[in-house]
Amino acid sequence: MLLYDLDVSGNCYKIRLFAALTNTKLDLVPVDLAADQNRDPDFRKLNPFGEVPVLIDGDLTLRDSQAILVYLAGRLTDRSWWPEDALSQATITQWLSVASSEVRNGPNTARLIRKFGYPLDMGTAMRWTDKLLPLLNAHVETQDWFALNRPTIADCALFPYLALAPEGSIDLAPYPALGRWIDRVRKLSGFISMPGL
Ligand SMILES: N[C@@H](CCC(=O)N[C@@H](CS)C(=O)NCC(=O)O)C(=O)O
Repeated sequence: MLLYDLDVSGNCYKIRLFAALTNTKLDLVPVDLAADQNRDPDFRKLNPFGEVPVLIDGDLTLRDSQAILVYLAGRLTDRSWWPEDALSQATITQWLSVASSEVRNGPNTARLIRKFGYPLDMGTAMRWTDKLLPLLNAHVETQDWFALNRPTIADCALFPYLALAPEGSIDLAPYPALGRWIDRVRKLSGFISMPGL
């Protein structure tokens, strides 16, 4: 399988992390966003949204980090990361949605502004962040993992931009349970890091 990838992208790192944790073999194809390679017509055929990550598996072309996590985890013999029953899937999907919405609008956007100079609104990003982080902290105060009391793709989807939050000038010190969850993810067998972590 091929992953169209960018090393500093937290969305791409979600996939690289999951692959490392589950011994899933991926060949990386770097896409240079700074050089506008994502605007290339050939890349737009793979993903009309012009975004990484994109996964290629034979005839399949799949965009969106959450969708790719679901696909990769669903192919494994070990279904602990994405079980087959509807209730487990729904429980995990609640957190995949948080990753693609609240985390995207909050800590991810703050990092885009502070680290990469995107012309986005820091006040709005911080309002999302200030609402989100207390909720996440409270959730992992009473359980080690976001869903099903074990590591799942929910943790892989949430981890990158929460762990990278300091790159967006977000202080995680007021959220000690979240900090302990970040440490737990870092200790998972096979864990890999990324630039900025
Ligand atoms: N919903 C998508 C978002 C992907 C996304 O935003 N990718 C960024 C890199 S992290 C990108 O390719 N941006 C292209 C651009 O800024 O032009 C996902 O979860 O994969």
